[in-house]
Amino acid sequence: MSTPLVGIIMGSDSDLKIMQDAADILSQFGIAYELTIVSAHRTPHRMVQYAETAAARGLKVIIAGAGGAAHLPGMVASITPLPVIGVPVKSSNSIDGWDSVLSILQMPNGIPVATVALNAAKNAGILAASILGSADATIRHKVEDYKAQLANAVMEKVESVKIVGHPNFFDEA
Ligand code: RP5
Repeated sequence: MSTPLVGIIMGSDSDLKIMQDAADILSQFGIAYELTIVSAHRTPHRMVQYAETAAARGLKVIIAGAGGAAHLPGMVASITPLPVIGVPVKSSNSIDGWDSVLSILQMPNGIPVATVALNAAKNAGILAASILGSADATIRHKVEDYKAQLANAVMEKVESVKIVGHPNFFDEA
């Protein structure tokens, strides 16, 4: 197994069912990652150690997911020079998800976290691949292929609506 380029961390094992989507898309892109539990509130020293050593261990991007009072992504971003992508998780202690979203999104000037949508760990994985792809042509081409597949899927839907028919269908042909 090659050296992990992406670190996927989360506040609890209860986040894993969401965060697994980031792992899956990175596997699809053939990008090596590591995954573990790091809790900002329950294991603060572990969080500091993880963030302090991440770059030296070869990681290029960190994906951090947490729910409720979701301080993990922001605190990790305050320590590491690596880009941090935050995944707000709608967890058992989350009121409606807004608490997680705002805790990760509303960072102070100077310490950015690239925040994806609620539970959008897959997008976090794609964004991590895009960041890596900016300096790696092989990964960049995989992201390009992925986007081309998305576009093809939309065009298939256009065709199926066209075949089913709609009185106001825009037919560009
Ligand atoms: C957060 O509290 C975790 O990231 C998780 O989303 C939430 C609930 O944790 P558990 O009580 O399930 O361990 O820190």
